[in-house]
Amino acid sequence: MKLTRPLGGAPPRRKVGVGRLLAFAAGIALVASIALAGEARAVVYLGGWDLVDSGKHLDVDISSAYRANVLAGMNAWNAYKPGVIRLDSWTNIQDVAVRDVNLNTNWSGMTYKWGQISLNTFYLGGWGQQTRTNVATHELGHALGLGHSTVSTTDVMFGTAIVGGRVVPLSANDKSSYDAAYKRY
Ligand SMILES: [Ca+2]
Ligand SMILES: [Zn+2]
Repeated sequence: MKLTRPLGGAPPRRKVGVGRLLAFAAGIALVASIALAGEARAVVYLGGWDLVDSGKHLDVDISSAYRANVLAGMNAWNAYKPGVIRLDSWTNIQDVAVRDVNLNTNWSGMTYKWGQISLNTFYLGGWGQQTRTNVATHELGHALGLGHSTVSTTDVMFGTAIVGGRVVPLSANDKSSYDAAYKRY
């Protein structure tokens, strides 16, 4: 997730994050439009890879100061597809590790295809709980195989963090993208 302008802060920086570069390098970032029966069209954005295991689970190991925010993000996706994202355990073998980093760089969160979500304390440390949850939810979306939305700032998967005071719910576009990703697991 890239940065946006915190209220009264510096202008946003535009450099593309590593997660997006990986998807681009793989040449399989997909953006498609699908029709929902009798409803408005939703936009699907897939990242080209995911961290979901062969049993269709994403088992998460959290060692982070933002554990509560990661749990909130897990709940947001699981409210739409129950039981997919789980905490790792003895029997739920880890698929992604959530770890904190403190980097003066241009991203607040990053998901790596080798199995890590990095949350950047450099920014999250100064942000409110809602924004932290938005970042965690967004990064879990990448782990689920979703790419960046370019269509709406109200999508969780919009590429730039929404900073400032509200938890962004899953949009119709986020849900359709998850549906499409799920079919590929
Ligand atoms: Ca697993
Ligand atoms: Zn992102």
